[in-house]
Amino acid sequence: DQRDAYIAGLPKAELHLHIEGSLEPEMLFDLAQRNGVAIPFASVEEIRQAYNFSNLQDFLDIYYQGMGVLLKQQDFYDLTWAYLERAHADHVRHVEIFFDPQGHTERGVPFADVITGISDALADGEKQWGISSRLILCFLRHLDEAAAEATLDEAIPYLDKIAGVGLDSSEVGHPPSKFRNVFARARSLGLKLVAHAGEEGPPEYVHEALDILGVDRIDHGNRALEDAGLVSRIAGEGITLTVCPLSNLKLCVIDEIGQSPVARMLDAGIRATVNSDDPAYFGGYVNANYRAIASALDLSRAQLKTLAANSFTGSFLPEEAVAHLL
Ligand code: ES4
Ligand code: ZN
Repeated sequence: DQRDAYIAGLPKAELHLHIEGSLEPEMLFDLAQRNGVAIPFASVEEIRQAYNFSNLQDFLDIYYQGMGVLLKQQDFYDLTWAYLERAHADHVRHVEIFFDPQGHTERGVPFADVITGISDALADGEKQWGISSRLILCFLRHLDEAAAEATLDEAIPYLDKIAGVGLDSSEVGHPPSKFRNVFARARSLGLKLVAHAGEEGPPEYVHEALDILGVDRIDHGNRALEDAGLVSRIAGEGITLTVCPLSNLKLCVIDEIGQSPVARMLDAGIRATVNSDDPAYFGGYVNANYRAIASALDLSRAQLKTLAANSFTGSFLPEEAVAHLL
């Protein structure tokens, strides 16, 4: 319909995308064969049927199993290239991509192969389509801070390719404060800071991400809406929230898409953005996320335009580049 065409044509940035979460069942199946990795699925259909989750941990178990087929630098290149093709089709002009090096190094895949494969594809995507990009290294919060510190050590030779660090994986029981030292060091290295907070975890975790880690952006942030003081602060300080509607639905953070917090956030003056999180697992890339909430929340063109503009102003691009893209 007309609203879908309007969404498709909006230039946008994607700020919350786990590159390993863009591994489509077809590529997972092909890479398993190419690399001789045994998987407990006999077909692409069986893989897709396993993508039914009742919470974040359910998903993460499948997600870590899925990334086990990624072994070679070329695999990371192919994965990233396939995502960029989809992003380009959705009129995405800038991407800020998360990667989970600990999900690979713990399987014996060299850090160098992971980051080189991803960043070579990002460079080629910029050449081919003019899509600019930033790379954000995420620490797995279910592991300890010493493991995060060791991962940051491994990243030091590649800091020219890394814009920031983030925090993802199992949230409840792993508060941001667990990573205060490694985030302080990342800041001192000149890196941007983000953290998943308030996806399943309480508003207190959003406070910790802001006050203890000093993050520049909050990933998800849904449960911040439970705390009126926090809402005022996020709005007042212009803090960007990277919301992921289809992810929220598939992980049962919300019961139906009409419960997406995006409209309430905009109404509260919060700089909310729309993102796909793990599109291969959650049923859609960024435009599908816009379409789902546009219909369910009856968003106006002005609201959709604001969301797309927020994706640029909330990005880590310099102001001149943002001005050019708006
Ligand atoms: C994730 Cl949706 C989500 N939440 C937390 N950690 C993640 N890693 C990949 N997707
Ligand atoms: Zn995420």
